[in-house]
Amino acid sequence: MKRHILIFALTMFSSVLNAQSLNLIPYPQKVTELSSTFQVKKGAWLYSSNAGYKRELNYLNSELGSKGNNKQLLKIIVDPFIGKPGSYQLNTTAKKISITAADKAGVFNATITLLQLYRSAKSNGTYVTLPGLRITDEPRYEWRGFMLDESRHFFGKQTVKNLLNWMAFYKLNRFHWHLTDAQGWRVEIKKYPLLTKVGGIGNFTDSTATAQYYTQQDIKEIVAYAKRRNIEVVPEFDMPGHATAANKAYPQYSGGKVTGFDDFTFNPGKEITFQFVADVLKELKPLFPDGRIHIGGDEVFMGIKAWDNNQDVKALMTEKGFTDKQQAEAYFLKRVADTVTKLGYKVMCWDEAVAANLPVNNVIINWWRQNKPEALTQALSSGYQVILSPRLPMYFDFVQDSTHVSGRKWDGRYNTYLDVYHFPENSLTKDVYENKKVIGVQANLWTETVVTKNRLYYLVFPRMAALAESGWTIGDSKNDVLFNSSLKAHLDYYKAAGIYYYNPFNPTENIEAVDVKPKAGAQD
Ligand code: TNX
Repeated sequence: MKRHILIFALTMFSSVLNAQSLNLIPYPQKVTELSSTFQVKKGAWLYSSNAGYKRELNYLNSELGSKGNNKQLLKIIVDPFIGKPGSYQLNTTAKKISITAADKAGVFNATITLLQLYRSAKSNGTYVTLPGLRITDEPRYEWRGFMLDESRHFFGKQTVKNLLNWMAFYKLNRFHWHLTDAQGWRVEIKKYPLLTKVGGIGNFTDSTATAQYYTQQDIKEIVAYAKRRNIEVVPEFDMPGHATAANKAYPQYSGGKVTGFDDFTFNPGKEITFQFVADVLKELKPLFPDGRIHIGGDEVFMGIKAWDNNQDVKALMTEKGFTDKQQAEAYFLKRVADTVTKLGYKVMCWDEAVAANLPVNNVIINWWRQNKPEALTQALSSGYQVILSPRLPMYFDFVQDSTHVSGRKWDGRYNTYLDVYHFPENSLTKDVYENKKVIGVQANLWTETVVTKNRLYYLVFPRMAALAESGWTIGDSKNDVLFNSSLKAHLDYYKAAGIYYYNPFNPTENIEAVDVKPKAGAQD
């Protein structure tokens, strides 16, 4: 009896040990190790006899640095019956590598697993020896997202592309791009050139900085770049609040002034505002062909007092019989959601919009206010699709270590990489995170305190690796020992790539990158 237990324990132990050396993040749902190995000639071009997967294989080969002098065959079969979208099986046996996937996303995910195996495999200079494996894998959530705020500070094409590369490496598939806010308008709109010429001037730390923004050509380039990496790009045009930069360019659409928040809102009482918004949305549509536009809807309360003195809003309220300003806010959001819907696109918005009673079928809600669980409950009970991105633990502008001084905290709480790794099981109940309407998770990087690339990377890495597991791996399969061991190998990848990361195992390796000194006494 005792012996049996011992053997069982040893087997478990050795399989964890082997799993550790695979260094896969996110870790696949099921891995069976074989005694055989598969040899890949270094630099060999991996190809398939099926021409339908060129995009996926080109990406794999470019990441492997393949030259194309030698060729090695990959067997790829796509079979929609093997599982949900994005799922795949990858076998590396002695004689061949084969991929069976539910769809193209599944083929892409399989190639990423292969890429990670290759990166951590042993090599003798001529051959890389891949371990023999049978992997059966599928994503936990369809939406595995990352948001970057480029209004508060602008980082530019190269940094965005780099983030997209790492997202792809972690099987993250949605890039939410916060392109408009109070501190800067960052996307060229041909019909309204002042949006970028004037609205693009300044940022959170320097209101006079030269205008920075993406031309429509830049946007197309980045969207195509993301597509090759299986990433959908969702632009955010934040309204009716956070609109200061647009109003600086076109004051005729402003909802008015109030101390501290001058021109923070659009004017819901003027028809020309809706025409302007519709024109902008119409130009955004072809730039972002994936079919979703985020219309913001957050924190309108911060500047809504201006509407008390606004004749147009007053007239609107009388005409519609509104008794409080929130009704005018809801009216604005409904009209804009309707415009997006008529363009044939899905509408996304922050969770405040749940109160606006937008049509359930075409709207996806980002739940961000962890201190308002009722907004999440209400979104789900109303039947909205929901993405979980609560400040705790999904805001990457929060600090990740008790000793860090720059970045947000919430009642003293902050977001360690393990908090991100264990989300959502550590924060929500099963009936919520297994609810079919919960389509995924997302981390958001707001950039009020982020000016330099080093700080950006310091906040993102290694939490992006943890985010990958949050979106992909079911709670029961999570294992800190396994994850930490793989993460150590990934820190070496960051180092080799010149990424300035936070090392949770050796916090003094890279000191905290601080761009904006916190105000004395400020915690939040
Ligand atoms: C809240 S999250 C905001 C952002 C800030 C962020 C800072 C959300 C929808 N609105 O405008 O940048 O907090 O953490």
